This record gives sequence, structure tokens and C-alpha cells, in this order.
Amino acid sequence: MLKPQNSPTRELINLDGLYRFQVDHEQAGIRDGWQNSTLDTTLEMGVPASYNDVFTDPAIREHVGYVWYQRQVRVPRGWSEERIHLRLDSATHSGKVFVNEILVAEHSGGYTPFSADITEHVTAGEEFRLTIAVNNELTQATIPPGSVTVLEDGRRKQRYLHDFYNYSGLHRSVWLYSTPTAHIEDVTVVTDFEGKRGSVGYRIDLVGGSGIEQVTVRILDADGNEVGGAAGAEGTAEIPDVELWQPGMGYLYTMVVEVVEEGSVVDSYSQPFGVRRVEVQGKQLLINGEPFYFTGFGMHEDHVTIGKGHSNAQMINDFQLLKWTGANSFRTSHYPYAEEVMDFADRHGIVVIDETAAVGLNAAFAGFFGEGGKKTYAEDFVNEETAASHRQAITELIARDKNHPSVVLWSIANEPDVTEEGARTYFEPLAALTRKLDPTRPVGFVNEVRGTPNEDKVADLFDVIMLNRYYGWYVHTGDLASAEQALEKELREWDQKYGRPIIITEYGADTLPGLHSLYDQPWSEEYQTALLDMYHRVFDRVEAVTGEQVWNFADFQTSYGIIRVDGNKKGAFTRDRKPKSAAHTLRRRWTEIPNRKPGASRP
Ligand code: GCB
Repeated sequence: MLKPQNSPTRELINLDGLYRFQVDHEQAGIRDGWQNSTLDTTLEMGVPASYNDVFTDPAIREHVGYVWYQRQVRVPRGWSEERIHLRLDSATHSGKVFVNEILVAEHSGGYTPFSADITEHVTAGEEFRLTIAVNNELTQATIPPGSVTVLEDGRRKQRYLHDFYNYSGLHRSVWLYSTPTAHIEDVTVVTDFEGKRGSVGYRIDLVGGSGIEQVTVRILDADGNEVGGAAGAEGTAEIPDVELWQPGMGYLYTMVVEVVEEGSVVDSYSQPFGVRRVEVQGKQLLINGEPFYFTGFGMHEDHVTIGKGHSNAQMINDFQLLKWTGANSFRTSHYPYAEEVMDFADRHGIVVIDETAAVGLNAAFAGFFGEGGKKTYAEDFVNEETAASHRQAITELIARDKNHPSVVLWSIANEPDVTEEGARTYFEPLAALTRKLDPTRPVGFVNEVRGTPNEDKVADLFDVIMLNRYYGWYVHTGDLASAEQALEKELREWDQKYGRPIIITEYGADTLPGLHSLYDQPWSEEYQTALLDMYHRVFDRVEAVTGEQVWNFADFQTSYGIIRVDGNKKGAFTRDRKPKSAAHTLRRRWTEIPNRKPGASRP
């Protein structure tokens, strides 16, 4: 799915800013057609942002159901010959979009974009009323799943089995844009290279034309010089003296796609891309033929006040801190991040493990909350409806992110149950779908502690082993010697059984900044550091470990719970991005080992 842009044939208007905002406490809005008139509210809300922490009223913060956003939008007067589209970069978790009284788009899945062609419903030069109803309910039919219960007093409660707060609203930008009638609908770029020669396979999908258009592509280097080109909707362009996209050096080319009809350009779109190759060979993940060692974090889109709202300034600050630690990568735990984040990673050579929002598909976590004995793959939990949403989540993630060179690996789920028989039936088709949609990147999922090499039923379906392990925290708490033995034993078992790359996608300890101890005392800054050091010793001994991503980059908000004190505190940075001691420890290690495992020989 193309990101909207200004081009010689397209115009783009950003619709962020203040919206009228109404919380649908009585669940009346859809029934009563709130889109048909001005919302009956004095509240206003900024877009993009989560609304939860913005207001003082707990009934808004914990609201389960629809909230409504509304504003007037004027269509530029010059757009009378154009197709006119609305695009929402996300609506968490589902959205209905109305132009005046008319429903023009509906989408579920809170972290991927959707759009509507609204040409028939608006007039160039005139205003329309844009109303967006956003629903934050999670059910067993959504990704991530959850359940809504109605309490005796009528309050509705949202339950979910993942460890981050259910921030809701319009977290990303809203756009109005124009395209010509015959226009480029999609661009797919697949790159490779041989020696100094780069090859750029491409496919252009067109819509709305007469079928007699011609397509040309021109490849521009980072300085804007034309270095290659091709004609036709599908083909391969060559770059003679190619500059590769490398970890730490995000060299980007631009593919300028033009649709020509009777000698004139009717549509033009510029797609940035990088030339690089990713493959798994034995126990290594290779980028451009060289073994890559991941350092970095599982992250969250999470900030004070704006929650999961995208902010360019916060994004730059987070990337600055990543760089300061020496990290070369991150995982988009546990959902696709804003496209601005992916573009930044492309430009700066940061390697990304790109994850769907399939988190919490695991009844064992309900046991953690006192509801033991449930099965995951069952009619009342992860069922065919969940699978359908999961297929949609994978499809939309790849459609959105396929052209990002920074993405080297798809993670199709975080910590699903992989011990029940049903896991294989569930995951086999999903792994196959991911490979079919993108044959060029390795595929994995992130495994939780109960899915040991003996218990796990699905690891062989994937290219890499990604493990979240909490030896020294949830098990062997405060006993790093036992934790060290247990960790090494398990990693060696994985290595022996599969001989595939192992990426440790989570390890860490909750830590209260300012708490110090001479002993191995959980929650102290010393313990967090000692635990990380212990993991690093083990990683350096086990050859198959090809990456370390600490949980988490920064402290983040969660739902209330007795094991969370104002959120999860496993950050190397506090929620307001101050370094804990651990951040300095990581910086010392990672700045010493850019992209390569300690002790690994250079080719
Ligand atoms: C995990 C989850 C992550 C949690 C983390 C924790 O395994 O993947 O979402 O936040 O553990 O801190 O418990």
C-alpha cells in the first residue's frame, strides 16, 4: 500500500490537528447516526495521539467502545478533475470513516493504514464534514485478541493478555490526497546484486486507466543522478556501480515511476528503496552476504501524555538514544510502528524486525491472571475468526512495509502458545502465507519460555529461532548463577535441535531507577546490569546466538496489575528517556561490537 505523497501529478494535505471529540458512553453513536450532524460535545482532541491520558476523567481513560472525532475539511478548488482520497495511517483498533452522512471506509486492525476514494461524495472547492468513529474493543476476532465483559453495574471492562496499555484513538496522521484517474496503485521493489551490479526487480499496479498507458521507471541515486531505468509495468532495472544499503549506512535510491499516455505523464510516484540481500545460512543471518549480529531492543510506541501517538520529535529522540547505546536494530514489538519510523530506519541504516500485532494468543497468560485451565486454540479463544484477522494483519503489514530495506525479518506473532497441538494447525498456513506474500525475507515468530525445544510444536516452520527469556527474573529470581546455567543449557538445546540462527528478542529485569544494592537484589540498577552482563557472557559462548535485543528500550505503560508499578519498568531508559545504569552497560558493549558478534572472525 503506497504512502501518499506530493508529486508532479498528486497533491497531499495533512488533516492532523484539533478535532471535535465525543466519547460514546452509551453506545448510541452508530445507532443514532452521530455522523449526520455536528457532534454534541465541548471536548476537543489532538490528532495524532492516544486520547486516554489527555483527559482527567477516568471514564474517558478506561472507556471501552467508540469515540468520535469530527472536523470540517475543504477540498482544494483545483481538484475537480482528480480522484480524491482520504487516508488514515491508523485507527486503533477499528475505524468507521464518514464523509458527511456517508460511510466511506471501515477498517479493523489498529496499526495499519486504510484509505477510501471519496471522489463521488465531495466537490472541489467545497467543504465536507469528516467524522471518524474509532472503537478500541478487542475480542477473540481481533488481532490482538481480548474480551469485553459487562459488570453488574453495567460498566464494560476490556481484558487482554498482553503487557502494554490499550491506548486508543487516532495515533497517526490523517490525509486528504489527489491522484489522477489513471494512477499508480502499488509499487513493489525487490533488489539483489552481483559484484558491483545491482538489480532492481519491480512491479507496478495501475488502476483507473484505459489500458493503453505505458509505464517507465527511472532510478535516481542519492544525489538525484539517473543511474538506470526500464520500461513496462514489470521488469528489472540495473544499477551498474551500485551502492548497497548496509546496517549503519542507509543508502537509498529512488524509483521514479511514470505513467505515460499519448506522450504525456499522467501519473508519477517516487518510491525510495535500498539495494541489499538478506538470507539465512546455517546459523547466521546474512545481510549482503555478511553475518549480521543484532544489538538493540524490543521497543514500544509509548510516551507520556500522547501514549501511542506518533510524534516526530519523540521519534528522533528515541533514535538518538538508540544510536547513543550503539544499537544497530530494534523489533517493532508488538505491532507495526508508524511509517515515519520505518522511513527513518531506512534512511539511517537501522535494521528492523517487523512484527504484526498478534500478541497475547496464549491462554497460559490468563493463568497468570488467575484463570487457569483454559486452552488457547479453542472455539472461545483463538479460533477461525482470530486466524482470519491474523491473515489480514500479516497481509497488511507486508503490503505496507515490503519496500523498506530496513526490514530484514518478519515476526508474525509474539509469544503465542506453541505447546498445544492446535498451534501447528494454526501456524503452518500463516507461515506459508507470509512466505507467499514475501519470498525474499526470512520469517519467524517470537517464542515464550514454556515453548522449550521439547514442548514447542512449530519452530521448524520458521527460518530463525526468536526467544524471549527471563532467567534471573521470572525464574531463578535473584539467583544469577542458576539463571546462567539454565539459559546456556536451553540455548544449546535449541542449537543442537535446529542449527538455525537464534535471536534473543527479549531479556531483562524490571528496575527502579535510583534503587541500589551491593547484592543481587531484583529491581536495583545493579541487578539489571548484572543480569544483562550474565546474558552477554552466555550469548558469547553459544555460537548460534546471532542477536540480542533487550526488553525494553524504555519503561512503558501497562494495564493496572500487582506486578506492574505505573507500568513495566524493564527499560534501559525511564519512560521520560533518562538512562538507567543498564543503558551505560549496553553502550559500552554495543559500541565495541558494531554489527558483528564478539569474537567472530572477519571474512
Ligand atoms: C514478555 C512479553 C512482553 C512483556 C515482557 C515482560 O515476554 O513479550 O510484552 O512486557 O515479557 O516484561 O514481562
